[in-house]
Amino acid sequence: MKPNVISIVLGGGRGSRLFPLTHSRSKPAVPIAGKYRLVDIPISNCLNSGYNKILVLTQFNSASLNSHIKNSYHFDIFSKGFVDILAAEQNVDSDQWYQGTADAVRQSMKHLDKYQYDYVLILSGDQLYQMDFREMIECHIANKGDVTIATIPVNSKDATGFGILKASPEGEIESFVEKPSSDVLESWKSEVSEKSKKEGKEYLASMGIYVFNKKVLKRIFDEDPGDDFGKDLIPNAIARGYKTLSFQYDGYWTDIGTIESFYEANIDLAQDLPKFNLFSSNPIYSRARMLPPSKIMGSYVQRAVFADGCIIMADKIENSVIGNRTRVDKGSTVINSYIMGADFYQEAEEMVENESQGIPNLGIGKYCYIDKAIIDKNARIGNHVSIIGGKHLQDGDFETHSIKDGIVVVKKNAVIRENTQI
Ligand code: ADQ
Ligand code: ADP
Repeated sequence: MKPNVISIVLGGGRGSRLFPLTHSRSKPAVPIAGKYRLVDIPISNCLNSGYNKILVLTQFNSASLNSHIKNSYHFDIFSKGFVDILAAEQNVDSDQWYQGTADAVRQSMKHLDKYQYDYVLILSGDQLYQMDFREMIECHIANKGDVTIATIPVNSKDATGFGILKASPEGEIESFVEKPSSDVLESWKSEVSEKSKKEGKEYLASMGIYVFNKKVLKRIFDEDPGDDFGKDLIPNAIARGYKTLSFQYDGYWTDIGTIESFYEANIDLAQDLPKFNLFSSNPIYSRARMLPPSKIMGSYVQRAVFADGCIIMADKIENSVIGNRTRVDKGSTVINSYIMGADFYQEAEEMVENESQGIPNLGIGKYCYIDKAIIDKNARIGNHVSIIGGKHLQDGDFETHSIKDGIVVVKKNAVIRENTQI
């Protein structure tokens, strides 16, 4: 019998690490790879695994997330599938936002009661990976786990940013520490495969992906008032003797919760052999848009990914991801950048009118130079603008853009006047 699974996507706390991309939208709605949203990744993994009851927990219910989910995920009435958003809400018991990952799920439990399920699959909303969750659930059931955590070997540099655990040869987790400091790290080394050892990945990290038996999850919530899975509920459950299993994953998986990791993951998609395979028989689902094909005129293009409906007249596009409806005008260069594109097209007359009044049009104007930037949607970059990111720039937040780790992030709807240099 097919196990009855309900999936919960943790759609994000305040999203401050992805600011300014999360300034006017909730984290799950942040555009990735030119035509998807962050939330499409965990949802597609669920659907490709055959699990179609999905709840997305988010701190605020932005219009763009709502319309994306409503317009993207349709199920026929016999499949009993759904993708629903649960936003943090004030109620008689609480007037606060979700206090952490476990608190978000705890506050949502009352909404789950109307569904039939035996297992809860809890997923992070800011990770890029392709995983068949059926194997994880099968392992959980076959080994009679109370809780199963997906795990992956990592190196010592990354280990301090994750939950690190030790498991028995049978895969039972014996101890767990959330984000250990580097001075205690050495004692958390695990036996890993020869391949992982060679790569210097000797620590077993939690991927923040959990399977709980329904009854166990309810019991743990009754026993443990903690707000976080990693800090509180998981280590406490292990200490209390709940059978907690490690399901080791060996594919590509990366956290995309910071501007730097988000940037790197997007740019990697333009490489010869990207770590994340967009060209897979397991599709990434998203909104089907009726956009024309992209048109490129006279540009030198090398290692670039173009979404739909773009009009490119640039001199050069290299090592970049170019999102829906992007326009890059004559003489411009875009390198090492992620351009998210636009939500709409401008009429030709409007563009001529703007030009005569010195108002930049949507997209990137003439003779611009853009290097190491993320340009959010609907930005208007005037002619002769130069944006050159890199380690020489200090972090900061300005009216039209922010700088984080040397990456210039131009804000959604920003207008950057002619001749500006960043
Ligand atoms: P972190 O990623 O640091 O560690 P956290 O920031 O709490 O954990 O986020 C986990 C997921 O939940 C993210 O998708 C986040 O956006 C979302 N989230 C956070 N707070 C939320 C809230 N209040 N409401 C809704 N969603 C929220 C976790 C584990 C580690 C593990 C890493 C793997 O704690 O043990 O190693 O994930 O990435
Ligand atoms: P996406 O392609 O990113 O899914 P949509 O097609 O959903 O974007 O459009 C995003 C938003 O842009 C919608 O809310 C839509 O109403 C808005 N939009 C569309 N056309 C215009 C316009 N001409 N001016 C301003 N906003 C617009």
